[in-house]
Amino acid sequence: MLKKFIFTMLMSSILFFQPWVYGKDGGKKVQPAAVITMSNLLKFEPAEVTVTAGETVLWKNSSLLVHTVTADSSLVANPANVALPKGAAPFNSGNIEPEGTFQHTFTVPGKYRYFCIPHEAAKMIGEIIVKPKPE
Ligand SMILES: [Cu+2]
Repeated sequence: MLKKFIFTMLMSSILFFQPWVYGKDGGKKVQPAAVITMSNLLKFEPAEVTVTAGETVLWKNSSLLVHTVTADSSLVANPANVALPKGAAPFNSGNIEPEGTFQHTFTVPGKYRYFCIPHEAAKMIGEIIVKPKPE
């Protein structure tokens, strides 16, 4: 009984201190359904992620380089590197410094293709599949 209580307190305090629960500004953030790492090898890892509409994806820059998470056809060199489902708004993280993060909540189901502005030519491209919310 006491052990279970201590365990619960420990787990909730660990969850409480997860950086994505509370942002740097102290604002509450939602827990991501998926975490994508941006690497020194100029890749989004994993390159393809599937979530459900309404869920949030977190990108983490664990490299020594600046990256972006960009799904905006007005910022792309090759239009084939951006795809948005009909009705979804374009998005762009801006520069994500090393150790920085970015998150985006996907509300419109469909297939998204996004890229990194500095590394588009190196094919730093990722895809998010957003499944409709089950009825
Ligand atoms: Cu990059």
